Amino acid sequence: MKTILEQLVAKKQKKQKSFAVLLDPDKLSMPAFQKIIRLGVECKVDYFFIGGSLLAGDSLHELVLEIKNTTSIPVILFPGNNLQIDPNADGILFLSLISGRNPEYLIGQQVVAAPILRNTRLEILSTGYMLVDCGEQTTVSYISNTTPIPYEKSSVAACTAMAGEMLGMKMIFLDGGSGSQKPISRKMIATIRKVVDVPLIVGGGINSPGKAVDAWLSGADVVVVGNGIEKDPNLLIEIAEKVQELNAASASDVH
Ligand code: 1GP
Repeated sequence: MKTILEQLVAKKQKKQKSFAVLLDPDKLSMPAFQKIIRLGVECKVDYFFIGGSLLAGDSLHELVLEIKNTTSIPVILFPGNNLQIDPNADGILFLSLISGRNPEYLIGQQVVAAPILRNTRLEILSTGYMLVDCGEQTTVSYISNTTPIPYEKSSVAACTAMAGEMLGMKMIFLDGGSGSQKPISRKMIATIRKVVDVPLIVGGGINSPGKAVDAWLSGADVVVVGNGIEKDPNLLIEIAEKVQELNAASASDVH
């Protein structure tokens, strides 16, 4: 069976896009998550990402199990720190915050997490994580004590992504931070797409089907949506329809 990464690379080669729903265990009640999970299964979303900058509660484990007991859609941890590891998930974004210059988030947390992860069956998805300034300071830039890449500096973002790929990272995650005022610009996504081959994940402030389509058409392979779906779960249905349309169109182009 193909790994999560192999599947993603294969989809990218076929110009097929993916949709990830981000669930932050602190944000909603279990019944509210159950509704989103049910919609995600009905709409065949590609991934559930789970995590948050801070987890004040202890519902990570419960949420992972809830999804695993409901569906075979992969559950991928998107950890804010090395405490957010759950062996029952399918994979983990093993992030290095390459837009920042804080060694703790470039390598420190990873050193602590590595021996713990070695004892799990989680698929380790080595990911260059890049924060972009999308209008206001986000929790993640505050917590990580890093300066995000300026919104207009697509060339800085491109060089950062290239460096991540050259260092061996298997994916790049371009993030405006949860609930950002605006999404990452189409220009920045397209600039990065031209210079790296690895799958590109884009998230932050994508709160309408149009913004999701913009990100995919600019070169994102995976679009991540959290806040928008927490506020209105029907957004999940609308965005899932869009990705299916895009994928059907590119499949008919190929044939
Ligand atoms: C945050 O990219 C994710 O790290 C999702 O952002 O919650 O704004 O959709 P939103």
